[in-house]
Amino acid sequence: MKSDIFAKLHEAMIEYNEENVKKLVLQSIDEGINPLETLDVLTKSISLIGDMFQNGKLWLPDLMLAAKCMESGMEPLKNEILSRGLSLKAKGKIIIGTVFGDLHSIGKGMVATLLSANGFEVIDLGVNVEAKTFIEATEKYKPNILAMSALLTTTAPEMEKVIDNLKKEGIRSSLKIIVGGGPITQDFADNIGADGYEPTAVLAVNLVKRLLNIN
Ligand code: B12
Repeated sequence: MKSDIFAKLHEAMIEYNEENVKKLVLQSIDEGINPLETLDVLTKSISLIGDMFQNGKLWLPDLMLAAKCMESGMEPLKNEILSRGLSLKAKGKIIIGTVFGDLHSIGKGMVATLLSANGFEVIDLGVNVEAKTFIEATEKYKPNILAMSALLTTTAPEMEKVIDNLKKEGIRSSLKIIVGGGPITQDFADNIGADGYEPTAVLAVNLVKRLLNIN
């Protein structure tokens, strides 16, 4: 029964039981349940976990385990959604990447996962992304938001380079730019002309919603 599967799925999410999350998602698909409804259960569960992390009730490993559970459920759901020809009704398109010279992927991955869990279409360019790749991707995908991550003080200035290149190409004003990662501060973000900064992945989701006027 649908409500039974959904209750068990929520439970598996908050217990970070990746195997059960995947099993229950597959069961929901077998039983013909609308994958968008199942996705909604996963989204609500991870939002709850994100809020608890934000309030200091859970720790980083909890959030990472939950993100991993979410990813394992998202994969079969995305396939089912595509095969049914349904749309994810993305709330907005976001390009994300870790800047050139920087191989740190964990925080960037968490921001990407939480954004896609919250209904945004996320194009993840990966790590060590050159400025010209960010520009080409912006021209190709025409995102609402460009999100950059940097974990090293030596690579953070790459963010300004990307913004300057977007200005040179005349496309800076077509999108909002957000930045984050260990060495990034609000002052730094203001100085390089970014539209927003937040210190955590959970707050990054709220920031994107604010910038795109989504409640
Ligand atoms: C894991 C790690 C690595 C791994 C990375 C593996 C991977 N796949 O990511 C490896 C071993 C590869 C690595 C390598 C190096 N590392 Co390292 N690494 C770390 C470590 C321990 C954890 C980083 C991490 O994942 N944190 C957990 C995530 C969840 O946090 P986060 O990335 O900050 O992301 C959160 C927020 O910042 C925010 N966020 C992140 N991105 C974005 C983007 C946006 C838009 C927004 C809004 C928010 C946002 O949301 C996230 C979740 O809440 C840190 C120490 C630390 N305490 O951070 C050092 C650290 C970042 N590394 C450091 C260094 C020096 C290096 C090396 C140069 C070491 C060396 N000598 O080789 C190399 C550089 C390699 C390279 N070119 O990138 C230094 C950086 C110092 C500095 N300020 O420049 C640190 C701080 C360690 C230290 N104290 O010295 N590292």
